[in-house]
Amino acid sequence: MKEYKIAVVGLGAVGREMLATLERSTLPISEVVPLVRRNEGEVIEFRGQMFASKLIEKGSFKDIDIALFSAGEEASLILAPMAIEEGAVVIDNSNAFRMNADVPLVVPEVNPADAQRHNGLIANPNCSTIQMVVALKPIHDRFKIKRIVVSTYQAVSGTGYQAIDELKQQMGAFINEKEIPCNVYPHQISLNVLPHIDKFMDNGYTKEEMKMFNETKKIMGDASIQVTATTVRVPVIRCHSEAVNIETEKPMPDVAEIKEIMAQAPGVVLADDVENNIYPLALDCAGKYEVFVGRIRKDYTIENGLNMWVVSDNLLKGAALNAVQIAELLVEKDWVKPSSDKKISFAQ
Ligand code: L14
Repeated sequence: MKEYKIAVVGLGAVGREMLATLERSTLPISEVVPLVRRNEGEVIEFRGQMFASKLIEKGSFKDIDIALFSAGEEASLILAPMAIEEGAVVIDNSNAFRMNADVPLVVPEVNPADAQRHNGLIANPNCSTIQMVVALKPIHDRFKIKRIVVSTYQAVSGTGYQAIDELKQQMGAFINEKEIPCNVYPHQISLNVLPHIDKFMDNGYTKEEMKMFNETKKIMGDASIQVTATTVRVPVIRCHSEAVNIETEKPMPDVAEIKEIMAQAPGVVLADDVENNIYPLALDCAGKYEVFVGRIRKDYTIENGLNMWVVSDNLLKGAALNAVQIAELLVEKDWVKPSSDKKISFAQ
């Protein structure tokens, strides 16, 4: 059986989850190559073997089959074209190429077939979008979603280790009645709620909100789905939670049937038993692979409306796990090689 040489570019919070997820996967891997832009030489243990991280240079991707990128948008913009040129297939976790028409944007439970026609690069969607479309795809297939209104409650780990540290330090400073350090976000995040993720755009939305609008249409393969989002940072370390309201074209069945559909949906766990205080919670979903759905109830203010609460680990299904699942899909279907020799237009 062919074994794959896999590079992991970037050793931040997501990069390390990529290594851990690869280690647990059944992918036939001959070697992992941790690649970094600084601080080389860190030794990583992987399936009982030791691999030292190396600085990225010309030729780094020459004999790499698949490169998982999570070193930030700027690194992806510079290095992904080079990796493709050198023959690697890139799965990129940044926002750099998600809306590029030559780049598939893939969630394996939702649009696996899109991964086939890649040109050396597949984009991993935004964390908040991934968990939402995993939960909504089976509903869209049956009842056609017209509109989504979503509010997110996002963990700090999406920003990286500095943000996790800052939250912890702020909690300690508060308890010890010390001055609260505030460097990562424009405001204190502990004991607070910030309606601000990524940059503000001219239209008054944040980039994170516009990602949910644009990426949902592309992944679902349906430009008619309307999405309006408010993305919010909360003092949680791991797992994004989302209050999702949908309106469908076809009549909505009763809640029991929706629960049944959710219970059967790939990658979804139904956690909905309010009599016993059971609903998805960030603390319970940390470290888990699935998307958890609960609080399912009709929206009685419109004809075909539904509300639900969706939680998933932003570093796993929202990032590292989804990227590894894309790699597994390529290997399983024999789609690792680009489907054509079309060159990606990076100027888009
Ligand atoms: O588009 O939580 O991948 O600050 C990068 C920043 C996801 C959210 C992306 C954060 C985002 C992340």
